[in-house]
Amino acid sequence: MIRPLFSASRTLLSVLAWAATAASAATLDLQPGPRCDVPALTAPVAPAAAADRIPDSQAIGGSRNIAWAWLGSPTPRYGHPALGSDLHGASLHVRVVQPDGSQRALALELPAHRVFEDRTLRLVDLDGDGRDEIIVVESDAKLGSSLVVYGLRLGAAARQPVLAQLARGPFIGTSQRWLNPAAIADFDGDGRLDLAAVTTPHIGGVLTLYHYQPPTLEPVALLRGLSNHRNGTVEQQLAAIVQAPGRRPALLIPADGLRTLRALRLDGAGQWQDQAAPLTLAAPVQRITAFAGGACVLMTDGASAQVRLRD
Ligand SMILES: [Ca+2]
Ligand SMILES: [Ca+2]
Repeated sequence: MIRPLFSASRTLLSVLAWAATAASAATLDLQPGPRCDVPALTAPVAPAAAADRIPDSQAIGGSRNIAWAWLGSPTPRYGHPALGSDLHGASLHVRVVQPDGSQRALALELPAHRVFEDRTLRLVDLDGDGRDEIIVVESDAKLGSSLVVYGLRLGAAARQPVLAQLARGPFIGTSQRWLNPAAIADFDGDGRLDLAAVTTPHIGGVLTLYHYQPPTLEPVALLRGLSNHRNGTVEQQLAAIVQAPGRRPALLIPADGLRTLRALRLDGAGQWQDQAAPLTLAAPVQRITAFAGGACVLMTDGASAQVRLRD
């Protein structure tokens, strides 16, 4: 039996809470154009070995202890083309910065029943220790996707660093069910970074906030009806954080169908709440890129708009 995430009464309470919030004069403003800047997929100084990364993916450059990271060993063993291809990564590769400034190559191979179902890696120092963690989506042949954090640990052999799993969120529980990371920020204001992702963004997405609590990623807030991906496309960035001075980060993210934008914050009770009336667009979202004070929204008809949360 599947337990509903929200009861009817709780949904009603959420609607009433949004109505109360919407009356607080916060608005989502849309200004047409100019076109959103799309950064280059790969910086020119990526190591030559990164050329072997999986198709349509990026090598990510870091500024702390990890100089570069990418996904390799493309494999068709998990036939789920949510990202436009059945080829997924079977290995994770990093170049670690050593004390003398040189770089050391490390790799981690997944077992045969797992793949990295992702086209980008996210390098973030989640725990503030000055070393980056790697956030990635991993999929299991029977259990579907889960959000995972990898990082460096000192291995037994000569105390050299090795790549290791640091934390994992729950698997969705069914094969061919995917999730897409949305943003990383301190959404609840406790001083520690949190991770936001949308579970099953094509079939009724659930925005989930995770606390980083090694060895787990603990889901702490859920909201149905969101999406941050068009099925069968490689673009994964369909959400952005919009900041306002003195306020918690707000997440700008499409509703199911990708034609409506919502601005959500964690409230004092730790639940996602709309901050303004949802904004309807002329065409579905293709990509959302954050900039200072707002976000640029590229739509599938080629038009762009700048969106700001006024509160
Ligand atoms: Ca860290
Ligand atoms: Ca937090």
